[in-house]
Amino acid sequence: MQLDEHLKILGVNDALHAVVMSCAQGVFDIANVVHTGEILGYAGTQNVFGESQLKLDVVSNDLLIAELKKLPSIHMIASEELDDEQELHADGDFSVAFDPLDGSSLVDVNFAVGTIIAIYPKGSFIGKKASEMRAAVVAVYGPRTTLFVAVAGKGTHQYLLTSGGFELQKEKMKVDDEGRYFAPGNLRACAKNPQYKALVDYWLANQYTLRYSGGMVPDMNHILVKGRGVFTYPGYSDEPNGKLRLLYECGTMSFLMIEAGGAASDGAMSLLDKPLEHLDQRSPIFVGSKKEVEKALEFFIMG
Ligand code: AHM
Ligand code: MG
Repeated sequence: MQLDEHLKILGVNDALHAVVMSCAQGVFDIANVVHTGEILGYAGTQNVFGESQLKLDVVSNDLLIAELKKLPSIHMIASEELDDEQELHADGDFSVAFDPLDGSSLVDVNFAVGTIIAIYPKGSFIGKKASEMRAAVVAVYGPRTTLFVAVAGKGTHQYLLTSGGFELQKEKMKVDDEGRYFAPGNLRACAKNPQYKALVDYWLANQYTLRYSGGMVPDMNHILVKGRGVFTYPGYSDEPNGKLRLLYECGTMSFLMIEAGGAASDGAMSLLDKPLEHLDQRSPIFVGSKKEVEKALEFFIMG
């Protein structure tokens, strides 16, 4: 069954359906440039975070925006690759935030990368919480292109990009409460964060299996597809909020995980309840199987 039809069966209304399909078309366009590998190297520009942009970052951003501009229902957009949020259509009903190509440092080595898109009700992103999200659309560009779509209250579903479009691969992903896979982002923080070091020692002593690629999307894809595990990216004294952004990465991936039955916390509260104070806000993240997230947080509370 194709994405289009599946969304209708799920009862997604026409307006949201059109936005999800537009995002899927953007993913289709990005998959094409990622997989042909014709656009490699640096663009010679930096994003708002001071990070050097790849040509592929810029092209992916442009492709997604080009698709969204076609829809009069899009009010505002914000992107990891744009300096500020922008209004597309004054009368639009939805605001869409995205990281068009997450995992830029993995492009040259041909590791999997992804696209992370959050669909919110209209208006500025400032003050919004991930719990207000209407849907999340997340793509994994690996040997195959796969797509997750999570719709509020209707679960997280996986699709495979085939010659005929996005074909339903797995309906209602289910993440178990426990599972011994760990994906330890920001492992270098262990040098200055004894709580994180203690947590990593716990995983090793208890024979957890390491599954870490350095790409948040493929690393969380592993948890969603295997149905268990935990991904962490804490801060430490030099970077108390870590690296990952609340709007572009943490909030959207948390929504996807929670719709699949998992949990997501910044160490103190659910990542769905954390209001956005500014567009480039960063946040620690502990996400995955509920009990694995709880166990990880115990080490930080104990410290
Ligand atoms: P990017 O948005 O610049 O690509 O950075 C995000 C990526 C995540 O996919 C990943 O979890 C993280 O950076 C890894 O960063 P590091 O290797 O610096 O710990
Ligand atoms: Mg990113």
